[in-house]
Amino acid sequence: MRTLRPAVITILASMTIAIFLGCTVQPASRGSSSESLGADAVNSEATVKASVDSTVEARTNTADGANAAEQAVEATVSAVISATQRAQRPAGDKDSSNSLKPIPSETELTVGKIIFVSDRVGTDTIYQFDLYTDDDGQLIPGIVSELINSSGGDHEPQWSPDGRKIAFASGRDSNWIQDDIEIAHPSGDNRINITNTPAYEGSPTWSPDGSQIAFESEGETASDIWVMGADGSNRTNISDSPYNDIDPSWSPDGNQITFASDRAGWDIYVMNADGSNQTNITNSSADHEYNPSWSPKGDEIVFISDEDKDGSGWISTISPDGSNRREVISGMGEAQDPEWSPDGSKIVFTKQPHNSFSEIWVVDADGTSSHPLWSFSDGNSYNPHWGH
Ligand SMILES: [Ca+2]
Ligand SMILES: [Ca+2]
Ligand SMILES: [Ca+2]
Repeated sequence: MRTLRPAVITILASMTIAIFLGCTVQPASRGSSSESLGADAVNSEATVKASVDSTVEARTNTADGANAAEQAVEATVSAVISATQRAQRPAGDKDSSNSLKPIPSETELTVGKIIFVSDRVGTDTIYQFDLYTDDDGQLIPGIVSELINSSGGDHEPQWSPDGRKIAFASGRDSNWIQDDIEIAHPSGDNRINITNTPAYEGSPTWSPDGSQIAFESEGETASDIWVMGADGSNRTNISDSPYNDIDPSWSPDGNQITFASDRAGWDIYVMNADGSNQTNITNSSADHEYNPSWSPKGDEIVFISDEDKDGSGWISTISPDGSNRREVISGMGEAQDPEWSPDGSKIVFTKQPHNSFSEIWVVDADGTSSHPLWSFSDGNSYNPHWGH
């Protein structure tokens, strides 16, 4: 959910977590993109661009024969998705053979939309793609489009529960220093700054009924979890602890909020939505735990468990009462930003490989069928969120 921002670094200056924030967005530490994905990826990107051009051409010629044009469009969409699959396949990864699958036709329904962030143009920019399934149920991304950008950077996007708005953190009005929470239409248009304060605000998460937004911001001594109306009204500090409280996520019944805190090393906490009854549910001094996200069914919280405390780790889940902790995925590079699919069957996340750009991956909630969904050849991809 998090990316590097000066304000956050200030808030968390003494905290180990600053290290992982840095790891999220420093392209210099990642080496060359073309090395990491290979010439195949570069060629595929060119194929995508050419295919998009021919799609437009086919659509403009439909007056001559709707059938022929329709076939051309379908073939083009196939080519684009095929090229996308090749582009996103990391060289040498054992799971990568799963990613090249039969191509969806235009008649297949999407299974949602992924919004995510990339730093490929120098500042955080929000992108989106539709998600399809092929005949085997394998997820395949459609064409990636840019949704929201500004010179100050835009990140941590979250669909509203009804899919009609996006909330995100933006440095547009503060030049990275004092991020605000903004709301925009799914098209990226009509963005509105709903906090506009000198303080830093980030990691927005919607209440299930869409009426409120929880977020992290400065408290008296450290970052706290705050709640406000979805129009920015009635900002209230609900966690209000002397420690750093970050990464809020609302329970689907609206009654509770989970978050990460460094009160006893980094752990996952649960509290009532009014801030009462704050409870440490991981209680692990061995690992750092953060990035919690509450499942749509309400029975599990997914989070990152970071054994070596370097800012990325493996994906685990736990029941909201602290029981039934289980590891979803490990031993495949490290991960950040886990988020559930709307039906709770899958988890989308940022895969953090060593020495290459980060990628968007997906895994079944039981830990099987992990595979890449998207990566850029010229920058990191992170902060994925899955909407209807
Ligand atoms: Ca602000
Ligand atoms: Ca811990
Ligand atoms: Ca780690």
